[in-house]
Amino acid sequence: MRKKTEATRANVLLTGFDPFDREAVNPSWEAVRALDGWKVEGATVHARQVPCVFGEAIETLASAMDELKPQLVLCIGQAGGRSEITPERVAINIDDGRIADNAGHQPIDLPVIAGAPAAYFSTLPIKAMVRDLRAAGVPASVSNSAGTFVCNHIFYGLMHRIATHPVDGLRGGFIHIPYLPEQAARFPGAPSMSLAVMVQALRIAVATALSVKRDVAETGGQLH
Ligand code: PCA
Repeated sequence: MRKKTEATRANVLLTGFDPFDREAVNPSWEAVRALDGWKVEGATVHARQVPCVFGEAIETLASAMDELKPQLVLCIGQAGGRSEITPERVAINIDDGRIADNAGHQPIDLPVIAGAPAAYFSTLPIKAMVRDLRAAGVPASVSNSAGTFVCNHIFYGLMHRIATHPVDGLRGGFIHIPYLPEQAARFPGAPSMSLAVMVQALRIAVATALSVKRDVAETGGQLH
């Protein structure tokens, strides 16, 4: 019995989004798919692409979780304009699209899940992840807002599912990553990060999430 539980849960699910907002690529999918099949800390990493569409993103994530029964779920998304790898602290129960999603939907001030809590915290060791990323020479900071678009939406859907279908030891969270250089070249002055550094960053984030059970107490706050 014990063996079965361990075997079925020795999976890590990484998700990345398809391109949105007139981009040709999404760095989250490019980075995640480079890690498909990677074995780390006795677990196997599975990469899945999710549509940048309200509703469908959470449904795709839920099917992948049903199939893989992962012990760790890490959803990744593009945050154009950010210069660092940013583990997110909190998912909020609101959809408020500044732009339409890839299906043309632009919800305004609707709950991700009606009647569910206002917010959920990531259950990943976000401070330890930032510490380990910086130690490896990768710019990183905790982010205290995942926005109100499809990334916050899938993050909220993930944390709601974990809260309402508890599985021993299952943890999940979200990381925003910068533009790739070829994307930033269209927006002079915008920061970017190479794919190689982003893939390395995700390796570190996964390894830390698997090995650090209790987060470290280090400042990751912001004044505003
Ligand atoms: N970034 C968007 C949605 C998909 C993605 O990669 C966001 O930050 O909400």
